[in-house]
Amino acid sequence: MSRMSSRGLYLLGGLLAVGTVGTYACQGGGGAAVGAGDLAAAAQAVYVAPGSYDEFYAFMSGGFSGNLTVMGLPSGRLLKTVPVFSQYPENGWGYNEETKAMLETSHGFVPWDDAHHPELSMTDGVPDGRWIFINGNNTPRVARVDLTTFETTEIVEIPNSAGNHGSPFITPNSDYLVASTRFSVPIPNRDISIEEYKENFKGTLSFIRVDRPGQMDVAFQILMPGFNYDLAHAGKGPSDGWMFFTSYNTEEEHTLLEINASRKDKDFVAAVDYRRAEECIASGAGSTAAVRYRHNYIDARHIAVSEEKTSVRVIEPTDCSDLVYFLPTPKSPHGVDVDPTGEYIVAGGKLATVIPVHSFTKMIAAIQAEDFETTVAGIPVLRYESVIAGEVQNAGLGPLHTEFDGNGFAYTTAFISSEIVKWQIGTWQVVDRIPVYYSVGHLMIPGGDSRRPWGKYMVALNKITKDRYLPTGPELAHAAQLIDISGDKMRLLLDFPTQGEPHYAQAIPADIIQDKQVRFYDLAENTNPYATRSEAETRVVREGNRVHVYMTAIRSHFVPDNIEGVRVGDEVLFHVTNLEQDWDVPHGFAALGARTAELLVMPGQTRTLRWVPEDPGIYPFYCTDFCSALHQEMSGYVRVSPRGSSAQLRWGTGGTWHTN
Ligand code: RUQ
Ligand code: CUA
Repeated sequence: MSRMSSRGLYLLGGLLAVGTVGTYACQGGGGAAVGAGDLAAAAQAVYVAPGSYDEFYAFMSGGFSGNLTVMGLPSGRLLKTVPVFSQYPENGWGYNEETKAMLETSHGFVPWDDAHHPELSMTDGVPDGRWIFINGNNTPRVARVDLTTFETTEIVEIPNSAGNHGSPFITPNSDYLVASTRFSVPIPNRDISIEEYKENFKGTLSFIRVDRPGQMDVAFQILMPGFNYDLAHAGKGPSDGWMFFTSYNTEEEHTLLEINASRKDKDFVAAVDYRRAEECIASGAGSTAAVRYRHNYIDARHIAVSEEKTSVRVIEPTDCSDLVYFLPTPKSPHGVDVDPTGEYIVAGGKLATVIPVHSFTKMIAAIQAEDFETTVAGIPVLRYESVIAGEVQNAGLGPLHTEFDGNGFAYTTAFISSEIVKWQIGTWQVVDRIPVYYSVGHLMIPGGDSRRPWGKYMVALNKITKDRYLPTGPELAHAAQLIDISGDKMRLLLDFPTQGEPHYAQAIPADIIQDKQVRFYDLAENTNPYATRSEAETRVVREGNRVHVYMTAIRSHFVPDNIEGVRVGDEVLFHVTNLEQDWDVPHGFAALGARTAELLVMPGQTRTLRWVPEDPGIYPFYCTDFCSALHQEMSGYVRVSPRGSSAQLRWGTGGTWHTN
């Protein structure tokens, strides 16, 4: 507290009063006064010369945009938005017929979510650049993005879950990722009074099998007391085989949580021995619950398939001894982070004044000695004093998340005092601190939660931006800040805006990913049932009220580009195949009056736009992606005749008409 700035104290007052932060002094250009020499050095550190590449790919959660964004570090340049849970008109994700099924859920088509935590796949505890996963918080889901195409290829819904916040934290060899429930609800969910919370509401910790692409599956769920489960991290090294989950609201309150769920002095980190869960399940423990959830994936034809699953294995800690232990942890803990050695488990108590660090070795010793304080719902509670390795004092107010640099230091965000503190593992001494603007949530060091961090840069992911950018009306830019951590002192280098609220992010050296990119799809291997592999195969086929247009695109024309004989009441499906076989030549497709987004078709691929014309007339269609000097010429017309008209279906290009 002694190092708190007066602004930090203002913030604390504001937060405790109403949770509204409105007391910033204008800080334009803000931060510590820096000399021109420092500015020049910072500018040089982030300058990526024209034509040069960034050192790292950073994957930023798109927050309530439902998507993932890819940025370069150190420049902070936006490289791509990868649509995940939200429809994305820029490339037709969730609008075209081939991808719609990816957004199916047990609630029907849900074209939005709140995405929080990107998580890279790992091999032997080190990010390997094969996939990145991200959670949907609102309609509980987890997605896989393939990093050879930067496309979402799989989404699995989580049954028996309400609010998938603590997700998708992965095990060191990417066999499982986890999903824990932010909100407890009756399980199975049913119509009972909210006042019966304590007896009936439960949480679940789900383990999802992810090592086989296209076969993500909820392997099992652990039914837990009705707490709010917040975040998680897997053990590694000596603690490999364990997963640690934070919980708050161990008071099991259901109203006015702001006060009621902050009463206890300590909540819990739940330590789960998931190899033990596998053993118990193999010997028949637990039960199979009837549930409904969706598993969606892009199949070999590049078409989304949505399957319904109807059961899940559920075990309770009382079915399986030695499965779960509680580590008492002050005070409404949020993040839980495991250091690169796997020995230390760091929790961020949102309302705590210290950062508690648990020791894995001490935890195992306490379990063996049965050194329990009590049990809660049959789960042994270890003694705080028996498992604690140390407490970091003077850590900043509102510690949330910790990452590691691989050189013996940890970095923890303090939301309330808007700073990041650097402290030494083992001595628990704070060695440096840096203000951030403002109210930092997560932080990210490339590989900073893994066995081998690339500890050169750190990104602060801030919750509030206020005066850092040119104002843009009531909604201001969201922002991240890049900090150099290569020296003893942290050094602020760059502010850069992000899309949606930046929750978590991960980053990886560019060379692990950049040479593995798919440049285009082989036309000869296009197995979409509506693919058209040459202009000679183009045609239009009527099946009742449904009209299939087998169309090709190549610089700079569509075949066919004139179509007649479509009638009001028809459903027209434009199946557009891009015949190009070269990198960076997508074609787009849009039709006047279509109630959907464009198609953006990659070379060798087929994408389908659905169009239901409502009135007779002439309707143009055109390529939306400026593909060549004659891009503006890349267009055509559909003639629509009245309902019941006998107009014959015919199509053509260059004045030659074809009929069936
Ligand atoms: S958390 S509010 Cu990742 Cu700090 Cu979601
Ligand atoms: Cu094809 Cu523009």
